[in-house]
Amino acid sequence: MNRKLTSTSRRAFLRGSAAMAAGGLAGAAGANGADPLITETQDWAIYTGAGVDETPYGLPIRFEEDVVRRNVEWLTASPISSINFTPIHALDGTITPQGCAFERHHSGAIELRKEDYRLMINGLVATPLVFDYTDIERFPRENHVYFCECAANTGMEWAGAQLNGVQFTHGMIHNMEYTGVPLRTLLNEAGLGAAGDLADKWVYVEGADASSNGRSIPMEKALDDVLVAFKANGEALRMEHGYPVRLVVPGWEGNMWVKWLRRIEVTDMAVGSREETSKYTDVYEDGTARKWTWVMDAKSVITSPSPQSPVRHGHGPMVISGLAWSGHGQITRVDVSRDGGMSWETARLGKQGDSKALTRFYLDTTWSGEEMLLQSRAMDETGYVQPTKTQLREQRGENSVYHNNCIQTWYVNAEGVAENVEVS
Ligand SMILES: Nc1nc2c(c(=O)[nH]1)N[C@H]1C(S)=C(S)[C@@H](COP(=O)(O)O)O[C@H]1N2
Ligand SMILES: [Mo]
Repeated sequence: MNRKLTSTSRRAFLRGSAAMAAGGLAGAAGANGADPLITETQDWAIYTGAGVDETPYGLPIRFEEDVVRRNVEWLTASPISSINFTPIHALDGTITPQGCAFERHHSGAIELRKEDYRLMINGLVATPLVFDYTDIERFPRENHVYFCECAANTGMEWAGAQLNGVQFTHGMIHNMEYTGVPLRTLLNEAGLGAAGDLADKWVYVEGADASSNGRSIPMEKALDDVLVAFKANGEALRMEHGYPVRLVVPGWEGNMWVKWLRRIEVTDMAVGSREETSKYTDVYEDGTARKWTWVMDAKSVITSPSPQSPVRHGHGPMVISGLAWSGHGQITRVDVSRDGGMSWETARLGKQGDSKALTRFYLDTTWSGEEMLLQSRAMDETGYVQPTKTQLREQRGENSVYHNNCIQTWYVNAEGVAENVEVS
């Protein structure tokens, strides 16, 4: 720090620490006013630091080494067909750094060089085409921030409160700024005239990995906002997120965001692949299936305080923070309850939400050690309100795995320790 505290700001600073001590907030300085971090010269002010040649590509400082993706051991039989979770309890703002953004693979993450990359468009098109990586970079491109949520996110919580951490209950989500070419541009290049009436047409998209993860997408969506993306948060996609090219299907379930995108076929019907029939489908109480549950409905969760992010300070000012999102568009409002949904206060949005992207919310409040049942409730631009767990179970029964967007509850005790619970 090369800035001197002026006498007024020094007085303000001291007043601040005295006030904190009175409020029970003071740390080491509070007891005797002799905090060695203030009164003594520290090593980092005497010796020089790391040179600019030491870290050509930077990683987070080692003190942040617990802010990492984690998996749940018992959830899947093998890490090859598995999932890990974004540490959303430790992040703020809305953008997910690629290095800790959750991964979901059906047959592992593959290493595919740009030189070996090919994308084929075939089926009901005038001219079937094959693009290489450099071809894709020559079309006009766009930048958009979108969330990608696996439909299985929160799926383990249907039967009851289960996993004690927001990373595990809600961490199958990431939110990045994508750079890519609209899928519509590439489809028009191949010529959709030959397809006839587009209203009942589909595209079948698949990846280059062994699973191929094929999915059918209705033409209306394909021509709307789907991107063929090659950058995320400004840099190349990471291997685990589909390097060098993935599909971005805004607001729709993560399974449709095909990674290592290799083929797009224009068809006159949905293929009915494994991923859209036996998987990513929910069954009602009477045994009938919900068909085509593509859109991720509005959802929110408090990330702090939460089980992995307990209250670490004393009584007085407290910030409650979380994330909200909707596959139908913008988040317009988020309410927070501290008494398990009996009363609600409207939270402040970090910034007006982007459409189909994460929105950060804050409730700037005070806490005097009372027990809390924390909940958040999101509303989107369609007027939809995030349901309670009871409401969702009434609609959907007890057989569901996917699309659990219900209100989450954290119990916070007098010490600030938080726990995953259910209220009815
Ligand atoms: N080619 C391919 N694409 C895929 C998958 C896959 O296994 N192979 N998994 C899908 C699933 S189920 C999800 S939720 C998202 C996850 O994207 P991520 O790994 O970038 O988080 O990718 C989807 N795209
Ligand atoms: Mo998924």
